[in-house]
Amino acid sequence: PETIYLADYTPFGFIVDSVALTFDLDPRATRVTSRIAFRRNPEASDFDFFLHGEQLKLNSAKIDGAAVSPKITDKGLSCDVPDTPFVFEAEVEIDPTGNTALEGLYMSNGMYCTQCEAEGFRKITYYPDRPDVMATFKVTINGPHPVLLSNGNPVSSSEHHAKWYDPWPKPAYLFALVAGDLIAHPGEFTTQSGRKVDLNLYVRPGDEGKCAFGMEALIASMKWDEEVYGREYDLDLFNIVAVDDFNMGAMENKGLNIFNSSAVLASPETSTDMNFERIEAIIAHEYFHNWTGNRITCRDWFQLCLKEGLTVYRDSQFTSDMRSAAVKRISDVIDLRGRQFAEDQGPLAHPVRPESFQEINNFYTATVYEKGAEVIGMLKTLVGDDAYAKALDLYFERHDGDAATIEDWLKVFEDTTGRDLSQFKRWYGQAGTPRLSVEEAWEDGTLTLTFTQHTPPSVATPDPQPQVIPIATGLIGPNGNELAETRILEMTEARQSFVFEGLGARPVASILRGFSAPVVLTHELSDADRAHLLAHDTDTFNRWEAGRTMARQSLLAMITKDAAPDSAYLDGIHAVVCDASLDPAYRALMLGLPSQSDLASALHDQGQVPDPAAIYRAGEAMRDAMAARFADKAQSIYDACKIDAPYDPGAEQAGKRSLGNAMLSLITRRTNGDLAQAQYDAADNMTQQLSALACLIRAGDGETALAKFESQWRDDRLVMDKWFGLQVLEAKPEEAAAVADTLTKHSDFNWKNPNRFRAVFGSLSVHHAGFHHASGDAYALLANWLIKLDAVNPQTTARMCTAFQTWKRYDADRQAKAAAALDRILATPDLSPDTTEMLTRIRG
Ligand code: DPP
Ligand code: ZN
Repeated sequence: PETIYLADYTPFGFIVDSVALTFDLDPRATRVTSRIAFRRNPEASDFDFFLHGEQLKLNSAKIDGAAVSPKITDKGLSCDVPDTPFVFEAEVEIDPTGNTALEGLYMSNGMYCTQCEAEGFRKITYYPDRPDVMATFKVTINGPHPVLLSNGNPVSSSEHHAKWYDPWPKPAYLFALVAGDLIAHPGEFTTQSGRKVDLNLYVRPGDEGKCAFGMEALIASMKWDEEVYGREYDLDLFNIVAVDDFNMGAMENKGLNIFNSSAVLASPETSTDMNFERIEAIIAHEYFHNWTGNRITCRDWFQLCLKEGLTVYRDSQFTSDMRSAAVKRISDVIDLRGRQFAEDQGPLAHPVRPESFQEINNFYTATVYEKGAEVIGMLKTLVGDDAYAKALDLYFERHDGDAATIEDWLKVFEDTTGRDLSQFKRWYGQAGTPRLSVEEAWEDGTLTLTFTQHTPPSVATPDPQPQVIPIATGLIGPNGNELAETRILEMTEARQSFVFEGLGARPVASILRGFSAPVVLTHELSDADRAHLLAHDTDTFNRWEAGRTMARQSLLAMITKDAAPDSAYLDGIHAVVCDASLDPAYRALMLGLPSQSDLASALHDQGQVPDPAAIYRAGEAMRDAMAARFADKAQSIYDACKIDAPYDPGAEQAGKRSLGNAMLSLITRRTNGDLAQAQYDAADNMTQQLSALACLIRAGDGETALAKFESQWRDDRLVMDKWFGLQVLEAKPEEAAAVADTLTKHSDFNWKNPNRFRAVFGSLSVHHAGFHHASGDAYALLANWLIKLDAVNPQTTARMCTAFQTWKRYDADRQAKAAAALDRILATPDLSPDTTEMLTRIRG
């Protein structure tokens, strides 16, 4: 495969003035007729006419009405064209049914739908399929379906026929088409300037009852973006369509968002509280793309973080406003450490803005998205809220209609604040997670904090330079009082000191408040000082973090020194969790432990070889110790979490359920499955049902409940995904691969459906002790299935290869087994470029 470099960017030789497309739908032979007006781009120097096109059958091509015979390769079409403006026309034929890769135009349960980001449009017709080519699209759809949708506003429609026009110039990756027998759940929104917008959520018959929440979330997002960013919607219509077969979560096509049904359909009976929260966030995310992504798009795919980092940042602000900011921040950091830090520590490490790639689909990563959002959070911390708001206004004003770059983005901040952001820009260009350590010196009322930063070198960044790190720092006095306002220490050097003067007694420093930078912090504190932060820190993140650090240190000591669980930690979280004045959701988070994979990373960082079995055992022992420590209060907290009101997915009820279910888990561990069974039998919502089921499986009592669950939910694909996933997640390590293998033989294991495949194998790959079990069975099983899936769906296969990204951390025996699995996949004839690139990088 060919490697593409950021440094090689050149503009396309032509400007597209307009695009008209006609689709004559047919499941096996859809005809796509295009009429595209081109003229030379005054900013270009190369006028070779090349249009991307893959898996297309060209019936005819014309330039200004005269037939031409272009040169065709498997990548596209080239042809001689006039110097003056011209119209290129083509008729191609495509096979939506044969399109199992789910890129371009494909079928899902009899409905037609599209996915064009990043490079799917070239499977629909010949086109300059690159984000810096923006044009208005007119689309005509002919097909025997009640619903025929495309981007923009409807122009006309009659039976079996619809015309659409999108007045906003857009890149081809935002094109969308949907046709099928769908039902609309309607809604309405009036923008702040009085534009009435019709809203629809289109679903398959039978799913009508799962639309109300998504519609509310959409309306809330539209309102929020007006209030917080001053961004108004710009068409008469906004449609969302739910699709069962989809590689990603959702897609922000202009005016016609297409969603994985798991990311939009919700009902109390079938969706957990976490599902509701995720759906609300994804609806917001895709809607927010209308400005950050669509109105202002990316010049090239290296700039992906321009739209994704910013839009993730915006959706996290939205969730913080809709729910609890403290809980959202902690959840985001847990996710960042679990996915992005792991990526950064292994062979897939890459900068937020990569400099080269083979297959762009492989760069829709936690680094681009989540670290990309963290970088924006740091920028906001450094310049302040007011300057951030001004810079964003300038960004929208200056770049509306543009395909922009990270340089453009940083420039609006420089122009707003007068700051020089050249060092800050390293956050976009360097891979790796900085390690930050701090030493304290105390003398005569003066506390000096000396920080050292160091980023481990990686293949992507062999020689990392010091970055700008905003370190939010507070001081907690001996009585637990806050001594000063939180200060943002701006670290720019490799080693740098900051002084706090005029203090009375020695305070405890609360460092990296709110997780003000995506770094790994080492702050040596006495056990008493750490416990002091857990008891008193006014920063909700750092208070939680104190507990998390104590848990990590205790678990590491249990793993490496056979130590007993730290009683100071257990006492500390006991006090917080029993404090009824705190938010139940926050108390529930306090009960979480660092993931097994996080512990493996920590051990690897210390130069040790992590033993997955030992890590697993330590986690179990710690949970037992927690169950014992909470024996006095677990039942009363559980009872206090009972809700006497109709189900509501909002933060308040969800927090109570989350704390109650954490207690249920501890109670079940110490006693038996009776309480879980009672909750299972009484449950009227999926959160309560699924949590009880998980407890029953862990207690060894899951069989009856699993069978009951299956017969209750057999016809609901999204719920059955949970049934598949949970059995793998809750399996004993030595059984995880066998459980997954058995599930693949189930008649409902439709492996070509990405959600179902991920339910089994996504769960297996996050089951740390199961996936990395010494037998190597999970490696081999996943390899078998990746080989099979690659032939039908390269994008999902390549994504799932990340399960192997940490393989070099483990012992020689495991490494040999993982390498054998990787080599077996790599040796598969006709392996896709997507999977080849991922595995080559992972194999190293
Ligand atoms: N649909 C994906 C997202 O919204 C890619 N743009 O992040
Ligand atoms: Zn996005």
